[in-house]
Amino acid sequence: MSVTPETAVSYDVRDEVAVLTIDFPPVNALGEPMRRGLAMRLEQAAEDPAVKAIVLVGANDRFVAGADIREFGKPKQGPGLLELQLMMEASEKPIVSAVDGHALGGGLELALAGPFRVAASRAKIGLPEVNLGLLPGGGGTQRTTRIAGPEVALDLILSGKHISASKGKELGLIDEVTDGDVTEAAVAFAKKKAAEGGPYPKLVELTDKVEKVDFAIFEDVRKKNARKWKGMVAPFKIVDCVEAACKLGPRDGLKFEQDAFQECLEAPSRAAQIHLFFAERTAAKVEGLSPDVKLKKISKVGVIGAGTMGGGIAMSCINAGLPVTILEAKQEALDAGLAKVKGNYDISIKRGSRSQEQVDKALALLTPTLEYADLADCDIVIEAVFENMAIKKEIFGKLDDVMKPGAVLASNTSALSIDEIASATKRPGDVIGTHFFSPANVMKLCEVVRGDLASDETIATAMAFAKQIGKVPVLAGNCEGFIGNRILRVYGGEADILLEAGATPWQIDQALKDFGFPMGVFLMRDMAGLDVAWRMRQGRIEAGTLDPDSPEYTPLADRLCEAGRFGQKTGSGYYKYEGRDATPDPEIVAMLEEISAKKGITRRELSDEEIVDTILASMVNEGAKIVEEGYAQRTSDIDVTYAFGYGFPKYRGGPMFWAQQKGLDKVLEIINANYKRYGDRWKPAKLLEDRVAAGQDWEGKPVAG
Ligand code: T1G
Repeated sequence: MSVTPETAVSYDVRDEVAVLTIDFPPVNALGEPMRRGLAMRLEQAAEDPAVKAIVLVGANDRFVAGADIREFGKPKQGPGLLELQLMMEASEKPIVSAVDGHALGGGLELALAGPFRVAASRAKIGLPEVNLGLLPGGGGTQRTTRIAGPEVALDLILSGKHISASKGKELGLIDEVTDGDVTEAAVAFAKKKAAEGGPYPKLVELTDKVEKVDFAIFEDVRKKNARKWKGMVAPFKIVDCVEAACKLGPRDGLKFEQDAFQECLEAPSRAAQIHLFFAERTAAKVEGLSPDVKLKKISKVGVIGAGTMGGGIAMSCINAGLPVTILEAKQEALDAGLAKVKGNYDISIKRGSRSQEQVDKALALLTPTLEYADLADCDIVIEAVFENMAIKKEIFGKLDDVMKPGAVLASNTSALSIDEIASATKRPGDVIGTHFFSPANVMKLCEVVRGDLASDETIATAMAFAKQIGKVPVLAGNCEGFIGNRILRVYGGEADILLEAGATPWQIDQALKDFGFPMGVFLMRDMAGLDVAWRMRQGRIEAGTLDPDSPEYTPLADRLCEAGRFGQKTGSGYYKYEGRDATPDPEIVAMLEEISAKKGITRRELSDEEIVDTILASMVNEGAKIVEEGYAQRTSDIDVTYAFGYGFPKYRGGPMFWAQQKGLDKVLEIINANYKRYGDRWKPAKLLEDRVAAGQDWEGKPVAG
């Protein structure tokens, strides 16, 4: 049934109070029918002589989730948020917003345009526009600053965080918090305000928090975040708007904000971050599962291995309120693992990101054990031990004996075959990969790796479990390296080839950092340690699966390891180190000159553009191959994987989005030029060739213009 303004906002008068109920699924966003409905009902209430006050309520226990993100980039229809807010400010009858569930972005801004807000204690509020490459364009930067002061406004808007109703009350954003029915509480509050009589406060005209402001705070926050915000638009504009609220009058401040909002709307980062917003949600959907698939309920988790990964995974689970039994082979390893977890929590308390009470509550859910039998009643168990197939198969054999029927048996392996691990059990349908990223209590990505025999229930349950513990799940097939590491190996290899062509590690790293990566590929390798990959290469050479004489084999990393240069931990690798400070090392250039000469390569100057285009094109080509081979469901899943697990700058939307913005035809040109220069490994993905030939984007829609 299509939504009309009348159904999007219903009208009901209770005890001389008009209750306007917003019902615009799925999250009561400020879509056009809802905006039209709200304007109509506000007028109706203003004219209704039986009405002394007005309450705004969101249906389904949720207030308003903000602007309808699907409308961005399309022509605006119907009254805008600003018009609604002017109507609310002009109302002679007091307006109270009854906030339940969430009031986010434009939803909170709508509520702030009325004089009062009553919130359910479970409600969350926030201004998360920065996550979309935007800023609160409905007066949020102005009203929040004038209500709570510039420091609070900067913290709330730059972080995009959701805060509790009680925190909102403390900051002056909420007037009353109730544990009872929020509509009833709001109606009572509205009646009281009507009885007291107006005029009612216009929050955008408050002044006491913007009078004695130390304007140095704005320059400080710009300087402190300059590196992190490089290439972005919204964060800088947010600071400008909060500063404007302390300098300009209310209406000029709103105008300043509108202009800044428009600039954010037009910036490429808005399209990129909104792409990721929807891509993240789409990634959680599994195509082709049987329609009647039943999720298994996860209420108890087992973790095997209390090392960095096991401890981090356990933290994610207990932070989500799930009891965890964590197992190690030896007491000292268990003790060390628990100490590391406690240490991580101590840091979060010091940083203020968690309270002692929250930490105590989480730790109370963590039960250490040395006995497999203690895992028997867990609904899922996640193995996070050393990357050795024999050890994993032994563990899964034990789990097969111990775990209750139907329990999900997951491995955190980053590269080993899930099918082979599953073969160690008599229940391969229950086996799945859940590849977390270090530090697992921080990184959002979880690659859910489906083996050939994984059941639909197991796949769906693992995807839902990842979301339940606050992760971003992406379904991956069981190819080598799954999605992320398979692409990492490809673009890392191309970076090595660029070294032999004439670039240096620091030039490549800087070019990638200038593009927006937090760190370049060579510095990342030095931090991880070069010896692990070296041993794996040796193993593959011994096994005959890697030919050190092939033209693609780049010996530099071996040379470094043979010289004991394992990276930061040994004081040198691709760089020289003073502690953590990395500096370019002329010795590396000498080694490269010798390697290039031996291969008959004449070293040449490479531009940063060529470096970035080559590396990204190799990512895109591999990503397209992963999709067409069926190891990822869709190209946007490649973007989610890279943005949430591999540091790809979110304001660029991910490698596939970058290619689409640059033009798939242009990226195919780069790939074809490298195909000619380097041969087969650069063979263009058929999916890319087909899209370009058809003049379509990745989703098969015609490319505009
Ligand atoms: N617009 C359109 N669709 C939205 C939406 C939105 N704001 N928020 C969610 N959806 C869709 C989502 O795509 C999914 O669709 C379904 O709703 C459930 O979402 C002027 C400019 C509200 C906390 O950034 O944070 O206001 O996949 O899976 O886990 O200053 O959604 O079912 O088809 O996330 O219960 C600012 C974004 C906008 C809030 C609910 N607001 N949304 O979480 O459900 S910009 C936001 C969320 C703005 C103003 C500015 C979450 C949620 P589908 P979900 P959830």
